[in-house]
Amino acid sequence: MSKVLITGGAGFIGSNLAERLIGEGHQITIVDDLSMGLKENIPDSKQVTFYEHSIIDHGFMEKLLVDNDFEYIFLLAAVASVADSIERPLYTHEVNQEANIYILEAIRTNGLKPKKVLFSSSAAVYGNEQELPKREISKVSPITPYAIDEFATERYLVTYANLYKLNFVTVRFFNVYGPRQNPKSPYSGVISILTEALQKGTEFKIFGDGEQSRDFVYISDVLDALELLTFGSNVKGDVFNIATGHETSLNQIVRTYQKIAQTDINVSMQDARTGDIKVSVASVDKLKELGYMPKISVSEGLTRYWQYI
Ligand code: UD2
Repeated sequence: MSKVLITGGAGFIGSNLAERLIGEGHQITIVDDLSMGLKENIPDSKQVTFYEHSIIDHGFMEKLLVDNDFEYIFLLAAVASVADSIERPLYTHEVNQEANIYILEAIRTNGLKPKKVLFSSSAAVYGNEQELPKREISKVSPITPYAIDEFATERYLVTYANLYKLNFVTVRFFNVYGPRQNPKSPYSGVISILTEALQKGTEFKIFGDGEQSRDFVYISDVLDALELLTFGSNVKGDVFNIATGHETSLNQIVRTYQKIAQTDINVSMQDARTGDIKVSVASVDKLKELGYMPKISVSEGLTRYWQYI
């Protein structure tokens, strides 16, 4: 079984990944400063070592990497909110770009040879470009500090893979949802906010007419894709969308969720958010060529989420 490092392993995606990898017998090290993640998200297991630490402590990260010689590394720690990045562009840069480059440098300069390093970027790199579906070769247009740093870090991984023959790969998450997604900020994933409104009977605000659509991908499909790209293939120096290839409108989500929960949602219509995009849908053909097949429809995903909480 493998030694795996997950930065951001107390967060939504990282903790779900940790849980799955523990079930498969791997030894997991988590580094997370708990700025977004929660300690209780971390699976309680002898297979987990947890460091409550920021990845911007470069010396700490280098020592950790050298001491452990991880076989697989998932770089998921980030200032994950676009709104936060607009408030704190420099800090976002230090975490989302600089800290990750220090990690890549620690790997390179110490001659470490992990079997795979995966960095998680975002659909945000496509910005407001109109081309649909969004393919990995579509034009990018990063228009927030968050998107700029995600895109730049992607390029570093691709470039390191090519220049130094390292097994680095990058993914772009679309709208991931599922258990343990934190609904606390207005910019949290819309399905986590909706779930909380359903649970508590509180008001859910729809920004705009609700006809905006997204490529909502359930966490278990995301984990399948992450495992495929790390353990299950020898791709490197490349970028992959992680999504389903299908779009669903917010109104459809609300209707479907009401049926599943057998509760009416208290909806209020608000002005659309500035800069909100109307349609976002990915092409996942590139990932499908490696054998990926998203399994969870929106209705199935919402059912699972509702059963979980
Ligand atoms: C996603 C990412 C964001 C960035 C962006 C790039 C998440 C959580 N956010 O933003 O980080 O990568 O894609 O395009 O994955 N909405 C409501 N009511 C609410 C909350 C949201 O109507 O209470 C709307 C919102 O205005 C938008 C849609 O729901 O039209 C989805 O919102 P979101 O914040 O979940 O995700 P998105 O696609 O705007």
